[in-house]
Amino acid sequence: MHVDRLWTGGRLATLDAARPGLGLIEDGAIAARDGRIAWIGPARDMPAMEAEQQEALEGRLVTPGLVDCHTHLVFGGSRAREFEQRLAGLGYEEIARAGGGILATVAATRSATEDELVASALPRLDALIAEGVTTIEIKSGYGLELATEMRQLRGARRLGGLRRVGVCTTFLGAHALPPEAAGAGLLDAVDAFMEGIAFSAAQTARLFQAARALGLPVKLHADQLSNGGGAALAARFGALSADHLEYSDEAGVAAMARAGTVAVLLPGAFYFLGAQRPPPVALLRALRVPIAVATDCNPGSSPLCSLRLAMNMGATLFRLTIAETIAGVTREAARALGRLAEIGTLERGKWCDLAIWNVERPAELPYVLGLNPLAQRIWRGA
Ligand code: DI6
Ligand code: FE
Repeated sequence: MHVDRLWTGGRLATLDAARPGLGLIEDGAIAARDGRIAWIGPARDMPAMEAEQQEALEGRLVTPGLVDCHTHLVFGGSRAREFEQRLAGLGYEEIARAGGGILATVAATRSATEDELVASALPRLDALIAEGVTTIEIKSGYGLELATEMRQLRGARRLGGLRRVGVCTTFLGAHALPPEAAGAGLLDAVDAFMEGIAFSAAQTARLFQAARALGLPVKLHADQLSNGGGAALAARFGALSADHLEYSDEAGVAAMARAGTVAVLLPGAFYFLGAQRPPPVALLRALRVPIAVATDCNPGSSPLCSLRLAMNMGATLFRLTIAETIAGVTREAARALGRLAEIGTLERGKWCDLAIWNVERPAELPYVLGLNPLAQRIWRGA
């Protein structure tokens, strides 16, 4: 077999659903050709290989490249002032109702050029990439008018050209969907912030009908600060994911289970807002709803540029297991983006996106804080 690259002697966490748990292969080999996984398995089963480049992993752990499936990476300004106000006792919703919060970021984003938006997002993207992220979702939603939403989406697409990373864009803009943005190929999905301080169920349903008419999949910020029936509404539209879910009830979770909607948990927002009520993890598990974990990187509720820290918080704050946190930023995050056929697990035929770690035990990935154990990141075989 002739391949471009061959890695041998690794502990491979394949996340392949056909294997139990993390799908571990001890003393495994992976071969890449044309950016995709050409062969993967235990070394003893490997066919004769002729590789342009070969590397010994010396027992390092290999996971699929990490997928951050929920971010608002492209925005103008900062909300550090609001952080100070909240430390002094003001509430997140209180600040929003007084015209600050998201609207402050909207003003800063509207007054930023596309170049400025890209330049300010790059360090955040680089921080995520440095910890093994190979695919990132980026939402618009700080324009709330066409030109700025388009600028955010074009900026997000440009980031994918500036770094070796896959970018999925999601439109999080308004009551109605601008056909201009869909027509320009700038969106992969549509999202809404359904909440007392944002959009109502009726408005969200209208937006989702427009998305359906354009053939775009939907996602939803659901039940973060109150139970607005977001989980059930997302499920009704066959959403790829419903995100946050702190206040979701059993009927909502059951609807998600039936629809195959992924639960994207965002412990960074829970932590940063000092929230008290964790999402119903036991119920999600019992009803077999797939669980993903993401940073929700945004200036207001989760200024977090570390997906590993999100994993750690998922474990410490939401009591996710180690296997759940790792599956949550690989296989299930890919599922939440509708990309599981291409990424998210180590299987023949998928993109060869790898994170190679200087660790022995999988638990070390979410365990260590402030020290980056990534040895190497591979995107599309290189
Ligand atoms: N995503 C959002 O869009 C809101 N919360 C969340 O998790 C608001 C983000 C912000 O305050 O800017
Ligand atoms: Fe969000």
